[in-house]
Amino acid sequence: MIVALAGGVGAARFLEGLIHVIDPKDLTVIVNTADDLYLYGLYISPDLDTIMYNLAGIANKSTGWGIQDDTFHCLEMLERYGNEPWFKLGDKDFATHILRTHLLRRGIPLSEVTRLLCSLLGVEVNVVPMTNNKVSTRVVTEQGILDFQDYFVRQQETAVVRDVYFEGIENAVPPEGLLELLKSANGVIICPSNPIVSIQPILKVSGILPILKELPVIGISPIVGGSPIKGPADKLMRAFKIEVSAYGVARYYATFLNTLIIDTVDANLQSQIEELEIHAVVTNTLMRTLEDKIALAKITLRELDKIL
Ligand code: GDP
Ligand code: FO1
Repeated sequence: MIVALAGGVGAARFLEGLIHVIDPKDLTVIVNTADDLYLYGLYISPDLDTIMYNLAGIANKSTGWGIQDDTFHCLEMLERYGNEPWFKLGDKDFATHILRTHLLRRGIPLSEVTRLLCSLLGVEVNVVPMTNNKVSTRVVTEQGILDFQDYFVRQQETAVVRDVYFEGIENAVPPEGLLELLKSANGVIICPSNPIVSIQPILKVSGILPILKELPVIGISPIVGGSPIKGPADKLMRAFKIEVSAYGVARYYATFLNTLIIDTVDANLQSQIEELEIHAVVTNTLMRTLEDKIALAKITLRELDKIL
């Protein structure tokens, strides 16, 4: 069993390749839920949905999130009722949020709801939220404290970030059975995800980090040539005084990481990373085509195997 830690779009791209090279049933993905939000009374879990839709083959290929060929009639009607349509929820996507919220209100834990939705969409990978408890990313900015999606989507990352914290993280425990499953893993992959707001919350859920320290762990740098491919990782890393580079990522993960895959453009950072006693593997990490994704997945598994 391989376990992957994942945020949204970057992770989903990588996992699409991975399921072509391993049996999806041998893969568990622990997904960040600190970006989750309530909108119109519905519980929305963007990273869980991004992973689920991509693994089900129904994701919007241009954005990486949402559902392919979705329509926005519901959102248009909500706008007519005076609601600002800042978070682009499609009609089919709404169905997921309606059903999930309905099941959660009946007392079914998020992990069980996720298992059900995945199986109904034909996803064979074991997709697990990092916790069933409510954790919310708060971005401390010069303009005040913002919810993550407010900062990222509504305000388009314009606010200057001072700090980030995860409300509720102290009481967050992993879903039942997850720690045992993690302990039995052959290796762990840290997907190319935002280290601050996607991977950090997972690491902070009680019990996860101590187990990682005992396992072979490989990561793929989400920072390529000194910047993220998309998203606010650079701004958030700077707020945490982390160098925005593959080296900065390596240092951030240094307490548990054995190997980091870095992009060809960052080959000059290889020896600096190895001084941290982290093996650095240089390859193309830009996942444009399915072939790119499969090639990166193969290299990741080969290098993970070397740690075992
Ligand atoms: P989301 O994509 O915003 O939902 O959140 P993630 O936590 O998945 O963060 C996306 C991260 O993945 C960003 O920091 C990107 O730089 C990184 N990323 C996206 N696509 C690629 C890619 O093709 N290669 C690499 N190396 N990183 C990527
Ligand atoms: N990202 C955007 O940049 N704009 C949106 O309007 C938006 C809507 C959205 C709806 C459902 C969903 O599952 C994801 C959505 N995302 C949107 C992506 C999301 O904000 C981020 O990619 C993740 O939360 C970061 O990990």
